[in-house]
Amino acid sequence: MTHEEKDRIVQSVPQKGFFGHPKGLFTLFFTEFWERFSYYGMRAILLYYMYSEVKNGGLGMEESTALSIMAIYGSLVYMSGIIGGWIADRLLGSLQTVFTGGVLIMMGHIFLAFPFGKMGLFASMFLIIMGTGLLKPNVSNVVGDIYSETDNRRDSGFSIFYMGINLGAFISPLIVGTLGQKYNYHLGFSIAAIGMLLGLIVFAVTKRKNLGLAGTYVPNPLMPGEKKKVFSIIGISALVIIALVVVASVSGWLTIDGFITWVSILGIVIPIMYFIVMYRSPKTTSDERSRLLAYIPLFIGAMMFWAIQEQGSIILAQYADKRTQLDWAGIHIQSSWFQSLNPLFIVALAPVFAWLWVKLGNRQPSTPKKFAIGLLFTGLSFIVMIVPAYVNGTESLANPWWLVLSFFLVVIGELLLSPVGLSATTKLAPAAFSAQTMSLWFLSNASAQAINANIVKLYTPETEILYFGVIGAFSILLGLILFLLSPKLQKAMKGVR
Ligand code: C3H
Repeated sequence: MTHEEKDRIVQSVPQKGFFGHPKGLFTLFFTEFWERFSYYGMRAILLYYMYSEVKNGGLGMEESTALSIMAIYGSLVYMSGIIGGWIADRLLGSLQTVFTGGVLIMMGHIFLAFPFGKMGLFASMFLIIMGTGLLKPNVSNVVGDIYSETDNRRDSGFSIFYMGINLGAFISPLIVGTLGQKYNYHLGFSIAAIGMLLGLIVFAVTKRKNLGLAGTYVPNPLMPGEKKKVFSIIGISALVIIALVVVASVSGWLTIDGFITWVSILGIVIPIMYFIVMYRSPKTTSDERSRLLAYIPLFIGAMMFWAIQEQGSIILAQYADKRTQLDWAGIHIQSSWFQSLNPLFIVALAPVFAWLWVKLGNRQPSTPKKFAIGLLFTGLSFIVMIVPAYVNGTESLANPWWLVLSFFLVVIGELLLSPVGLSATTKLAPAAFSAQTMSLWFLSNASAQAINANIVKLYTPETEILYFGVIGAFSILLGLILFLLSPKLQKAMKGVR
């Protein structure tokens, strides 16, 4: 896009109207708020729905299978961002892609709102994977589009947007979780569907007035000649995949474990291909190549972080349900409520970190150092979970405060790593590939969750100490290595801090 085109888009967006930010931020904030409300609300009860006995309204699945499905589902939700990025870039533009994604997501929740059993579960997962892939990277990209390149409100705009994500993630386990666990899982899932519907309404009603031309253009449209070729390739590939799935299911070859292995391989191969293509492209300059090499250890650090953070809604969710004292101080705590702790701490601490970085100015740690310290806190969040089993064994229930402490520590890691990583990705990416950077960052999460799908099966109360200990120690070790490498990485980043 030329500078003139970019200026025309920014000028079409009312530049004030939402906490001193462009009015368009209101639309994007509430669309993402409701999308995350529906996604995290659904996830807060999905694990319990899968492994609860049929007589208790669940699907009666094996616990270890349910844990792996949660991880592989999370991985695919982030991996599908590649498709969403491509569709927006070449076919529909961001806004139309966001709306289509929202409709698919709502339909996905509707499938769970009815007692359709396992077929309903898998249909819902397919729709939500596709829908989120269309919506999430594009709604985040449009946030960047409503500010001019020199506007210094941009970073704080992204922080406000991150708060929107976490406000949605905070209230949904309390509403969807309580209704789902206390009354009926399907009731919980219907509230998630209503949440996405509200998001779609806010988006449709306010987008024209608030977003102007932002997200309406197709940056690299398919030429008429290309269209036929590309659609035939997509059509044939889809048919081949469907045929393979049907044959594999009928012959009993497609097991959940086999599927997990395939997704895990994709989770590793796709980012490697991304890096190779960018590195070898003639459009990438030698400074950009050096930055790409520096980005690799950061990407691996981010994978380690997400691997632990995402286990908050898998292993720690199961821990809350099975290993934690839930009747405490005269009240009964729903296990799903623990899912609200991470976003609550994010909303409370994000302004503290924003203030800290401004106060430290040039004295603030470099990006690799922030990552290293982040990994240390992330590792500690698992190390503290050793204590209850070490002190009291795994027969007695643990005090809920251990989970609170663990979620608190991982959030310190998150604030040092997640927003910093997003900003570093946009700065370190070669200019020719700037459109794909959001997908690349989300791939660090997808790869982590693909690996998680294999790891979470190893958790049992008997292996608990070893499980938390080894994963926590690995994160701390990686943090130390990154810390030692940071001067070298800083140099290779060629001026980017
Ligand atoms: O969803 C995103 O885009 C980024 N993730 C976050 O901002 C997280 N802090 C959300 S909290 C969490 C992932 C879900 C809460 O229901 C925490 C999991 C334990």
